[in-house]
Amino acid sequence: MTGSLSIAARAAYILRDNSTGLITKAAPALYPHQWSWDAAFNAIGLAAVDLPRARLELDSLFSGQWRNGLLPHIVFDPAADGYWPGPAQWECATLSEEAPSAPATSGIIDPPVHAIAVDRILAVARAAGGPEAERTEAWAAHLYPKLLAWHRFLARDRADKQTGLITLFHGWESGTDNSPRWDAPYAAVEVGPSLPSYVRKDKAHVANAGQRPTDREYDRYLWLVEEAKRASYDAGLLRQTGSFQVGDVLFTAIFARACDLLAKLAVHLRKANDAAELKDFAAEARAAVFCHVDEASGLAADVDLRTETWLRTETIAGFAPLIAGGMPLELRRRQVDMLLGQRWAGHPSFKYALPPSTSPCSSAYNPACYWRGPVWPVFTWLLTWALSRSSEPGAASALREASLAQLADETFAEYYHPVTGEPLGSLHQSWTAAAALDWLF
Ligand code: 2M8
Repeated sequence: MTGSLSIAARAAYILRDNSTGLITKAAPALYPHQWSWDAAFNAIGLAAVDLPRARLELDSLFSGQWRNGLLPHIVFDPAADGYWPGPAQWECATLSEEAPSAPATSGIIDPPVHAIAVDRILAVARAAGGPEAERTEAWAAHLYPKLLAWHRFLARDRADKQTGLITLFHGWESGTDNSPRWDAPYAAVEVGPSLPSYVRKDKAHVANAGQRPTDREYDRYLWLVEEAKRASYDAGLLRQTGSFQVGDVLFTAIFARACDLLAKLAVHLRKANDAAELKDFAAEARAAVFCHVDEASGLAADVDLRTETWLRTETIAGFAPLIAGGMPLELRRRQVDMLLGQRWAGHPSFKYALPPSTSPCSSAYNPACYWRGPVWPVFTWLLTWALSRSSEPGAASALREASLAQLADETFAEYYHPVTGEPLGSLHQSWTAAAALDWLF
């Protein structure tokens, strides 16, 4: 088999192997349940090989949606064990009337890439034509009200009135758990004496525990779950009591782009009022992202809402304006040059010219540890997706080629060491396989 064909075949095999028949596990051992933004990326990859499964992936995820529109960051597979904290720790249906009694879910959120997935699945189906295209159109119309409820939840419960940024009450909600972007707000989180004792299960599933967050960080992650439980997962209460409250530029940028696409679907479904509402959400979210670009660095900055301070760290989230799209040409050129330049993808020590999760020029850079330095193929995919839609096809194709060269090792790792190219974290990670499939489609 030629290189690309072999990568695609192996990626398709991994997605099949990680399937329970209903959901795609985020990873075979480390993450044996369905994660929200993983499911959306996985559905994009699946669209290339199996449209019914792509649709099913999102249907399964949305079966865990809460009555208030919240789409939980994990939908638990009742048959799976081995991940902690599990349903017995989250206790969502007991603590909140908004949560479904089944399936069991977590009570926090993930970045809203779902409308991006639906748009991509529709594009693939329309190009294929025939009955699958018809089925996919009907499916999208059926899923649409759930997506709308999710976006309305974010605009209503999570948009911060001062900054316009989406508020997170847990670093897990950002998807970039231990990124240096959250070091300062986490330093202010005091773990209470009532934190239940626990045994971490994640470290057993990686080659070296140094690739995962520290125990100190885990204490804070678990403490924030306790705080969310005490507030019955209610955003209004958490705004009063939460000891971690940040405005996330990357989440907000994804929301802006996803609102554009959902508005497009609303127009297609002849829902003019919804479309206008979604366009307003998009405009507000995009304006909030552009307002938080640090002039000196050219990167977007998150905000610690409790102290009203900008979090100026050199992480990949600083490229949120590229994800949001629609930025002034000058800012776009500056960001693209920086992304490909020596502080990022073009660093002379790197094996492949790919942007790491934290700049090697940052004092917080740790090339082997999770979101503190490694290259994440799924994030590269998101960047290529956004760049190719923002009149930057050259940058998009350079990143795509470099990432496919890296993925030729066929380990489909969760993340990679930027200097050595060593696969890190979980192997056979679903969203890494999905990214490869979409690139090769
Ligand atoms: C990682 O996060 C989970 C917690 O949600 C974990 O470490 O247990 C993150 O990389 C997150 O972005 C991702 O969705 C999840 C599953 O791949 O793993």
